[in-house]
Amino acid sequence: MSISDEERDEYPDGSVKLRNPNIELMDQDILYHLALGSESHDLVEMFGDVKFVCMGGTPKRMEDFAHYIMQEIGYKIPTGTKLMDISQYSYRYCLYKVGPVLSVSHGMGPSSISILLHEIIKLMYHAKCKDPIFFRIGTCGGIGIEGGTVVISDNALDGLQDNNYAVATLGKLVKRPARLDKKLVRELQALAHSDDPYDTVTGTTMCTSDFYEGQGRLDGAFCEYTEADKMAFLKNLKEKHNVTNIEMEIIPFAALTHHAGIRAAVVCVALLDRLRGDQVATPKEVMNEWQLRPQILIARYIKKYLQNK
Ligand code: R2B
Ligand code: URA
Repeated sequence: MSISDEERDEYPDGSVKLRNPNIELMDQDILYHLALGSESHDLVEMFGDVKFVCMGGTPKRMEDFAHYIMQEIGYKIPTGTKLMDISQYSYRYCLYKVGPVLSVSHGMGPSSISILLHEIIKLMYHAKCKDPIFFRIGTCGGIGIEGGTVVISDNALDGLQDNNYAVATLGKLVKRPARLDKKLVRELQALAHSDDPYDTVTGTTMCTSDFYEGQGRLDGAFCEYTEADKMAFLKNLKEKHNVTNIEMEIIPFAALTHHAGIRAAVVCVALLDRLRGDQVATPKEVMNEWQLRPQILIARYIKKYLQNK
C-alpha cells in the first residue's frame, strides 16, 4: 500500500493520522523506547504544541541542538530548572522539548530510526499535534564534495538503488516509497547564505544498513573487493544516479514520514569525500564545527516559521 504526494493532503485539519486501526481500540499505548505512554502521561498537555521534530544520530548532538535552538528562538525555561531528557529512563533514545521543538536521537541505521519513527509518529497522534515537520540533521560521506559541505537530500535510494523502504512483514517484503517534500527542499536551499563559509548543495542520498561493506569501504574487518571495484561503484552512483552523499537512515525516514502524511527533510554534513578515502580522520574540533552546519540551517527555518506565525 502506498500514498502519492497528492493523497497526503487528505488530512485538512493537519492532524497526524495513524494507518493502523488497532491503536484506537487499545486501552493504552506504551511508547516503550521513549519511556512514555498514552495513559501514564498526559501527552496532549506535554506535547500538543510541538511543530518541529528534529532528529539526529547521537544523544549528545541532540542535547546540544536542544540548547542551541533554545537560544536561537529565545525560549525561556523557568529559572532554577534545566532542560531534561524526557526519555532518559528508556536508556535508548534521548528526547528534549524546547517549546514547539522536539530534539530526539535516533541511533544508527534503518532499524533504529524505524523503531523511533513508529513511536514518535504515534506520539504526534496521541498528542494531537497539527502539521508537524520532521527534520533529520546528520552526518554523511560525500561523493565528489569537500568535507564540511552541507547536503539537503531531494531523493533517496537504498544500497540497490531502489527508492523504496522494504520491510519483511509476515514473511513478505512490504515496500513503501521513500519520498521527500520537494517544497521543503527548496525552502531550505533558499536559507543557505551566500556568505556561509561552506557550500550547501541539493542531491540524491544513498542509504545503507552498514557503514563498512555497505558503503563500499576498504577498511572494515572484512573486504572482498578491490579499490578499483569501490571506485567504479562510487563513480557510477555519482554519474548514473546523481548520488551526492551516503548515510544510513534516509530511506525509512523518508518512507515512514511520507506514509504518515508528514512533511520531512534531511540535511547532513559530509565528514569526508569518499572518492578520496574511507577513514574519518578529520580532527574532532573541526568535525564538531561541521556538525553545527545542518543545525544552523534548520534553526534558520524554524526561526523564520515562528516569526511569520
Ligand atoms: C551517519 O553517521 C552514522 C555512521 O557513522 C550513521 O548513523 C549515519 O547515517
Ligand atoms: N556517516 C556515514 O554513514 N558514512 C560516512 O562516510 C560518514 C558518516
